[in-house]
Amino acid sequence: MSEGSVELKQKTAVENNGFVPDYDYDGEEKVASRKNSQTEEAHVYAVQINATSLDPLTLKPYAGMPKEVLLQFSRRPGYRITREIIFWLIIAATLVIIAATIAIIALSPRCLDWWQSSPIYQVYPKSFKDSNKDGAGDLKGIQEKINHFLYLDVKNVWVASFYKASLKDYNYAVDDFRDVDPTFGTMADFDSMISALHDKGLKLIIDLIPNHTSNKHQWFQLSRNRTGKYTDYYIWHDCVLGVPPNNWLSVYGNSAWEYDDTRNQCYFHQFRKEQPDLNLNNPDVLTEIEVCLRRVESKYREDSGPHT
Ligand SMILES: [Ca+2]
Repeated sequence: MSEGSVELKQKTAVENNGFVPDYDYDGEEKVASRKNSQTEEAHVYAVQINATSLDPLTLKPYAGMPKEVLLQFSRRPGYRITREIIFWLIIAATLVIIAATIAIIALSPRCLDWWQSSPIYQVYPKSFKDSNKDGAGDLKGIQEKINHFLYLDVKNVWVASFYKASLKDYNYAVDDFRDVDPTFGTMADFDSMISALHDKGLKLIIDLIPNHTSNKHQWFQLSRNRTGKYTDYYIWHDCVLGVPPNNWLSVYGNSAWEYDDTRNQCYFHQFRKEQPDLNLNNPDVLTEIEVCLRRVESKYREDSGPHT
């Protein structure tokens, strides 16, 4: 054997293909061959390797090659570099996936917002707590029961409509969005309640009803008299002899139109006839709603501290 090569010695000239040789001989010769198979294979397939001087140009991989030969192949630059490239690609891909996961978690909005992380306790003021024994619950009564919310581990309190109203539709027919109904107290009581709730770390939710007002609201009184910009604050339509202009129904099942003899037109109401719908296509109406929102927002800010 010349230096720098691998020599495979084979007794019967059967090519080493990596599988157990099939001794396809006839008669006794085949039996005898199998009896001594282990001993003969040890010699026949003995591989004489000069492990430090294999010729990569002449040696080809083959199935069943021993570890020593396999190691020679694995050390070839072609295999080694490919292996290292794949290894570092896997490491890089893993790092990219980890970084992307961290970035997504960091940049994503919180799973639960404040209004999702705690029950919201809704209070109907009139029946909750009567602080002055006049027979109706009020804002001071709510303030007196703050410990009740804390005992229940409630973080958010929703106080239903307490605007100045005619008490139609559970106080949702509002006469004035800028005042508290006398039944429930005063604006000073409202401010005091906000302060007390925030001092205890509670958030307050109040209603805004932009869809309609009470028919006693000043805007409606001015609108039915066609006064200036208020003329189109509500949805008016001609109706001959009080006959509704179409068959639209309110949520209560009757006609959504009501005749007003002062203006001699019908106005639209999705709810009760005492709750005429505002004309939200009128920019002046939207401005009025925005002013109400800003006013409430400013009150929160006045007293918010770290809670809003
Ligand atoms: Ca009361």
